[in-house]
Amino acid sequence: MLDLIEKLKEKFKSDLSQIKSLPEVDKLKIQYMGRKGEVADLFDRMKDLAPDERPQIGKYLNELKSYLNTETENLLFRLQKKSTDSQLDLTLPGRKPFVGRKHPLTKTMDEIKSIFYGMGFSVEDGPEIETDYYCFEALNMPKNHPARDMQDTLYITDDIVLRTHTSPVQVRVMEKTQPPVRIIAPGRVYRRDTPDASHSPFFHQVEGLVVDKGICFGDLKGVITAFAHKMFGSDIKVRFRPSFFPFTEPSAEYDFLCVFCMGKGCRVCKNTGWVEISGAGMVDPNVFKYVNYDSEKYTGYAFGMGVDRIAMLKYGIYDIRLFFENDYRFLEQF
Ligand code: 2NL
Repeated sequence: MLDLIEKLKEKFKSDLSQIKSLPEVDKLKIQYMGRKGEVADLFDRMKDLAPDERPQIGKYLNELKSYLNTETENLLFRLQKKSTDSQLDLTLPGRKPFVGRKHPLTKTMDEIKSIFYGMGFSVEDGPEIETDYYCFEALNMPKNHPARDMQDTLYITDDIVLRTHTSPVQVRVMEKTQPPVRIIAPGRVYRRDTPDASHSPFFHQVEGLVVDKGICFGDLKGVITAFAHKMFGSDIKVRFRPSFFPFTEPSAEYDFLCVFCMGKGCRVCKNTGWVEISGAGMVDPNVFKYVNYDSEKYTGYAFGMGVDRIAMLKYGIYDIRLFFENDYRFLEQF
């Protein structure tokens, strides 16, 4: 019996080496491994063996079976590969490689930065996890000020917060450099909020700060207006309304003429003709005290702007959450 197994194996090897095509493999499989094939035939002869020989022979037969299986599968694979290789059409045009693109917020951020860069501002960066001191205290918001309410600040500890604005970057810059200062601080900020079409617990801001001798509110209005014209077109008017912030005095909120209806009134501007962008004002002398600037010698202005809001206006997006869902069908439109 062992002899028969060995002979079958040798015969199989030599048959296999003659094979050149896929249909021949099928024939070989049937011949050896089929229900009535040569291996099945050997298994049939097991019944003629003495009972104590059967386990050992059975084991050899199973080994033979799996050897034949692997060898035919390997050959099948080699032949299939050869046939696809020979079908390669080298004259076909190449596949277009996948090309990524910038996120609409990054594009908007880049554009804002380049407009301010063109007006002589430099770009500053800072941590998103801040101390209470840089986020509130140094901006004239003492411990029990309503602006640092647990309602809108995400606290890590009593003393460490996720920054609610990028102003701390500017405080850090003022701490280490003397005026003149002319910077913008772009970046992500965090506030406790339930997401909806116009709210997200994280969003993006660019804050600007200019400190020098003789800086006045007119300079602020000029820079914001120049920005509006460069970003949305020279027919976009800007208006300032009196407001209050703890870190500026006087303070204002500023609006751009609605880019969708040009002031006629529509859904986007809630029929007012204007879209609120953010706040601005002259830096409060108390803030200068914290960074050791002489407020008798220097004055400055500061402003904020919501990047997400500007991107929504620029690209006609009605839901802020779309920016953060990373749905490729949304992102590939920009
Ligand atoms: C807003 C709009 C604003 C500032 C940010 C600022 C920064 C320093 C000093 C003074 Cl370091 N001001 N930034 C000023 C006015 C408005 O952001 O609506 N904030 C609550």
